Amino acid sequence: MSDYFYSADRIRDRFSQAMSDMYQQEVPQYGTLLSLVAEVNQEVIERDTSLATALSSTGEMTRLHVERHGAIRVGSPAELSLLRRMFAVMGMFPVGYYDLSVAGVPVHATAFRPIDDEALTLNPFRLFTSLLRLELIANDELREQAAAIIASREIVTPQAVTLIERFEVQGGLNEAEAKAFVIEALETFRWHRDATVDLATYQALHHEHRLIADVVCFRGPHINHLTPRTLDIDEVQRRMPASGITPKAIIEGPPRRHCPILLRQTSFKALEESIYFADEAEGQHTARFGEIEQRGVALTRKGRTLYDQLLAASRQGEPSTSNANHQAHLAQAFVEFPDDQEVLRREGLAFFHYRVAPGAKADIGSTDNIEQLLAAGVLVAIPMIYEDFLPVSAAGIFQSNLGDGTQDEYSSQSSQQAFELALGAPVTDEIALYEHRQENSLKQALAELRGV
Ligand code: OOG
Ligand code: NI
Repeated sequence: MSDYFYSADRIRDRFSQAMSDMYQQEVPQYGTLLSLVAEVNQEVIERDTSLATALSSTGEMTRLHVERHGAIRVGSPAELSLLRRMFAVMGMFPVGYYDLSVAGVPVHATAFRPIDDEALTLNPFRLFTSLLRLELIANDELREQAAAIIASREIVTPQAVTLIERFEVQGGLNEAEAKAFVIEALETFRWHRDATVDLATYQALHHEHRLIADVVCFRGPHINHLTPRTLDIDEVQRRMPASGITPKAIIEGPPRRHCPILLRQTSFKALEESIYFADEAEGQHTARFGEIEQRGVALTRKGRTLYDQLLAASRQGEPSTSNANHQAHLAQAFVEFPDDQEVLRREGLAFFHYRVAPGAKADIGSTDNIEQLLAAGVLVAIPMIYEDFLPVSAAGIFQSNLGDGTQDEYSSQSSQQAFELALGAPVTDEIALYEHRQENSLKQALAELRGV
């Protein structure tokens, strides 16, 4: 039966390509950024042969060309849970919980992404999906008006809803259904320059928070950026101005290191776009932007705690300065974080895939001692790439693209429980996923060595 279905991985692969094509048409600077990233990646691969070999051995070399993440923002629990069902068709599941309200952005979020090794290798397409927290709007009238506008829109086409339901009943879609699904699902994320509200309503919502206007005033959750993965973010950032792109001042995340950890990101501000209001007034809206990312090894809970500590310490009293100063300051703050693959592994700071070394003999006696097997060159440990996001970095990305005006403070409780209720499902703990993949790789490698 399952042969008859078009796999969820292939649907996701098609969808991410279709989304990328659409966004390239909508925001031409994104196309420029793709070329720049491809150019720099090619140079890194030619220059750094050991990195190239490592990328090829894990299958990352091929995924690099298709790897993207995007972001969308929805307005209600009903919208969030409907999208959860849509993404499940593509093998994308909610992983992690991100509370942005502490950073002055009235949303909380998850990332929809594939979770197993094979799916991640094929195409790791991820969507950072934020839910607007309308309860944080203090003005009752405005809050109710926003909720009513959201409740009256349909963000998923009726054909897409039918195909989602068919997927849920059949357990899959055939090729024709899958292709139709991709075309229909794409509609949800398209940009509409016609706002659904009049200028006065837009202005009232915008005055409360720019992000609220962006979520509430349009027909759907337009994709607001798509991010290619680079192997050298500092170099791409350096070259952006020559391509007519102005990056945000600072690269978010950890400093440049010999062994990259987690995620480094930078974005550029999109141009103001003309929009038309329901009362035919014309206006400007800035919501869509571009971003690049560089990914490193995933950290264990211990590693992540150290990262969070060092990052927090580095932010204390730092004057906002140039990226060069910021990076120098960060590098200083991170000297305590070991920058050697072996140390990261031995100290349990980062996650690794274990493999049998190519050509290693199956004869290992009876030892299960991982350290001995590694020392003997029978096993190898390969860094596991971080597949998720970082809340502090995400807040920086949000803020830079919402304008640098005054920042609201939302005093609210982080509420994963409320988020999961809205989602209609629990979010998966990302660290547990890495742990599981690491354990599995080790089990498999040991079984292989024993000739099981
Ligand atoms: C999402 C911003 C967060 C990231 O990469 O951390 C993000 C948004 O602006 O909707 O995309
Ligand atoms: Ni992003």
